Amino acid sequence: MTDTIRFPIIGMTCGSCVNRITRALKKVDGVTRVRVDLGGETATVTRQPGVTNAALAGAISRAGYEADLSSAVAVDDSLSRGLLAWLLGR
Ligand code: 9UX
Repeated sequence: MTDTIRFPIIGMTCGSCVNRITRALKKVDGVTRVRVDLGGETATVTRQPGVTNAALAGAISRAGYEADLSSAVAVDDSLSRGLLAWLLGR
């Protein structure tokens, strides 16, 4: 079972930042979905068990940005999961 969190990112000011952060997060083993919101200055990450907040923060730091994982909030991804199940005809 995956879980989804959303947290602030400091230092992204253009669309290329969004792409760099998205790629960095997707490279983390066990991350299954990434959405980076430039205007909202947040990242939303879906991950498998075992992907730590520290691993996410480290990936962002190495890409040259700062993530505030202490402000992470849980996002309910049961809606999209339900839609996927429906689309698959379950
Ligand atoms: Mo855009 Mo982001 O020129 O670090 S890539 S500001």
